[in-house]
Amino acid sequence: MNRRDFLKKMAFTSAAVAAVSLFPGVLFADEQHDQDNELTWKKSPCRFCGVGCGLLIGTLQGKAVAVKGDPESPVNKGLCCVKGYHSVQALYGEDRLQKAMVRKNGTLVEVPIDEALDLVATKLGETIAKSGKNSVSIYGSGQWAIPDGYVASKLFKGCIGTNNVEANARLCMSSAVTGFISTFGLDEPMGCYEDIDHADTFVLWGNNMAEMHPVLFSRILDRRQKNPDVKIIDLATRMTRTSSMANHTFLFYPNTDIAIANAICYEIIRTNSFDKNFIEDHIAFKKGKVNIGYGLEDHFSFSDEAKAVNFNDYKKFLEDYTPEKVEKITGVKAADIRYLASLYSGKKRNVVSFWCMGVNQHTRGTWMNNVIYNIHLLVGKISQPGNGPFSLTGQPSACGTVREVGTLTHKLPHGVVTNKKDRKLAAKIWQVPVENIPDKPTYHTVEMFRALDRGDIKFMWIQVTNPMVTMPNLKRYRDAAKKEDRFIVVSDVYPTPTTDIADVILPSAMWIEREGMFGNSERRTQHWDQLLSPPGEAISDGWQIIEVAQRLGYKQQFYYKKEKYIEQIWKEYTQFHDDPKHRMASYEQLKKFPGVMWPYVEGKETTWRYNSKYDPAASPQKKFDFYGKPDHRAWIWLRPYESPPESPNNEYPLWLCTGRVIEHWHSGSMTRRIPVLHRAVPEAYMEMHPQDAKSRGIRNGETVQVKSRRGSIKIKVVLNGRGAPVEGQVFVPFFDENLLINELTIDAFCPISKQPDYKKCAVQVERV
Ligand SMILES: Nc1nc2c(c(=O)[nH]1)N[C@H]1C(S)=C(S)[C@@H](COP(=O)(O)OP(=O)(O)OC[C@H]3O[C@@H](n4cnc5c(=O)[nH]c(N)nc54)[C@H](O)[C@@H]3O)O[C@H]1N2
Ligand SMILES: Nc1nc2c(c(=O)[nH]1)N[C@H]1C(S)=C(S)[C@@H](COP(=O)(O)OP(=O)(O)OC[C@H]3O[C@@H](n4cnc5c(=O)[nH]c(N)nc54)[C@H](O)[C@@H]3O)O[C@H]1N2
Ligand code: SF4
Ligand SMILES: [Mo]
Repeated sequence: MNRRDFLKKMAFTSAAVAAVSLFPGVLFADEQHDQDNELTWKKSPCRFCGVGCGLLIGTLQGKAVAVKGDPESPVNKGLCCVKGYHSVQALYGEDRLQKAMVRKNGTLVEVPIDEALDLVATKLGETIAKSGKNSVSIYGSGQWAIPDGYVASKLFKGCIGTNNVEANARLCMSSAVTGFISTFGLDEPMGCYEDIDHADTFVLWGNNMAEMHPVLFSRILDRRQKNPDVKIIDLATRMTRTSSMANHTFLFYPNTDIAIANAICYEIIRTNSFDKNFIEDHIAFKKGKVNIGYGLEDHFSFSDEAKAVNFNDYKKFLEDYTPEKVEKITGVKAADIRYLASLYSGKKRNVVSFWCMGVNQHTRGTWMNNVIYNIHLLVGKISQPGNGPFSLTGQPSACGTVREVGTLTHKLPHGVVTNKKDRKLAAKIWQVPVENIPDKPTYHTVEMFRALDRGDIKFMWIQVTNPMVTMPNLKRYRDAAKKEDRFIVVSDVYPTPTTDIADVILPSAMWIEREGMFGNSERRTQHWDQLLSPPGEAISDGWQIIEVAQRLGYKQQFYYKKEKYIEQIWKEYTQFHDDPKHRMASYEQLKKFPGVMWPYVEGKETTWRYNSKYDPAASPQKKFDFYGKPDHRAWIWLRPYESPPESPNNEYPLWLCTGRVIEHWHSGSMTRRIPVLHRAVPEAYMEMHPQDAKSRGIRNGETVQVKSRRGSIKIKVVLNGRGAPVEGQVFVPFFDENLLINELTIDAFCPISKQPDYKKCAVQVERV
């Protein structure tokens, strides 16, 4: 039976079971054993989302059999969502990869893992010798444990000497990164989850928190239950489970959110409800380039600028965004925009804004981040309990590994490659000559795959990510990876469309089968011990890299011992953070606590940054100190609304939005092997508005053809499903490797962050 049939069989052998979102404090398996006290319970952060719930995992005879929320975790206080409860079953899919495989005469055959690692090292060495350092690359993940991302960066940037290091977080939070940098000068979230316990208003900018950050959302609901005046505002392009729990949902036309944010700022200024003193003391106004394009062409390059302007210039700029004008652009009523402005500026209201992919996956993603900051900065509601903009990360270690270790082409651990001081420090800690580390970034993710297409990149090592499901405009990049003379190494735990195109497959030890650390959305680092033995010859991603580095001769730099490499790496890595702005907990502290938020200074976690009451790095002379920028100010940016690269027309009359459902994790490789989750949502489908279906003669459950300029698939239509798109829009989740919606999505991106826009392109839908 091939994988496709296997997944289908799994889905249909039993009746569909609806997965429930929250079971407070229940464990999923084997209560009997728990009562008998036979289980050993150990802590670990959840394998799945960026909330980073603390779990207790019950093991019995070498197998993980039970899960419950850790009551001592300040993140979830004993709660857990359906993915967390069933998470350990992701370890036990029937087709877990246990042996390395190598492609011989076109077919993948099993080989001993040492032979596969030898081949990876030989190919890497040969490719560098033949085509140069910049012809080899590593593409990793926000699901990399921190030490794994660290050794990847050390091998490629430090030893080999190429900045060809990227991670799937480019597709996920790079607009948040560039948003933070342009407004605050530092890529770091300022608030923490405790904000929820002090806020009165929650504004969600197009994120579906009820399904994607469920435990955090339950904390919001809990806050509202105890304080009936608390308001949850859902700004979105479609109705979701989040909408059904919100006080108000305001639906806007795709891509027009910048206009809404600007209108809120216009209204705050018109009603004189901005914080004059805060602005005088802490804000600078800046104007950047406009009409910046969409990155669709090859060899794309772009540089922004920051022209100093003043408050009056800003006021004038906002005149294009009166609520009446913006109603026409966005579809949100002028009165509703005024209401939103009044919530943000209300003297007695604490406001937290949350966002995730609606804002970041946007061809103006950086600007969208900027304009949400603008609102909070205008009213001075930032960096204090219950007041703040909160950029959510999606993956369990997007913040920990990608942001903090810096596994993107332009980054170093807490530094950037373009800064000489940062390169010097890295070279010293890594024991390599400083000249080894190139001072210019090379390829961001989309460009890296375009370079693979062109042949500029010939070797790519892919770890903990499944790009042959999750890249936009997929066919183009799959064809690139399949080209002759390209060598692709894939480390994974299951067979996937990405292992299908591999020349070498390395089986990985997953999550609690090895020791590791993740860092969640609120700067909390969480450690877990190895609780189980990995299957077959599987080894951790980090140790795979170390083995290859040692084979390449970097024995001095990769001195680690197998029994304690995680501890050795942590001790080395924390040397990068040795100042009050970034100090991290020690290995021993991490082992002891259910997570520690950095900066961790003199035994204290930092809860609110830039606020001198809480942040040891802020100057005690002032209440706030935005020390990331040389002028110690946060920058309000003049960012206009600009149209998207592709909009519906006569031929392609509908907007396509893509995203997720609570039961599945991204490409589904793990959650489709958890029976209860797979059965709940066995295959992808397309949500459509009943009127759009009617006008095309399409009935509920019927299969249709959906087509964009880049590709087409046949898929079942669901009317009145859990998410309800408005007329003129359809939605498809991307978890199903048999229904690859990314064949249709567009590879346009934000020219500043290079993050693609998976949330909108134009499609046509026809009966088949
Ligand atoms: N169950 C589950 N949870 C997950 C994940 C998972 O795969 N499964 N993945 C995790 C990861 S890595 C991530 S990144 C997050 C994603 O979390 P979310 O961003 O919350 O989820 P998505 O489904 O990607 O986003 C869908 C939403 O985008 C909004 N949107 C569409 N167009 C626009 C627009 O033009 N502007 C704005 N502002 N919004 C728009 C729509 O309102 C839509 O509901 O989830 C994390 N949590
Ligand atoms: N259409 C569309 N596409 C999207 C998005 C969207 O909203 N719409 N969102 C984008 C975003 S925000 C994200 S974050 C990406 C996510 O995209 P991916 O990272 O490509 O998706 P995952 O399914 O999380 O892939 C993780 C892979 O790692 C494997 N794995 C699990 N544990 C381990 C381990 O310990 N070691 C190794 N080596 N492998 C392991 C899993 O089996 C899986 O194949 O998708 C992006 N693509
Ligand atoms: S909310 Fe996220 S971290 Fe928490 S249990 Fe669910 S998937 Fe895991
Ligand atoms: Mo993501």
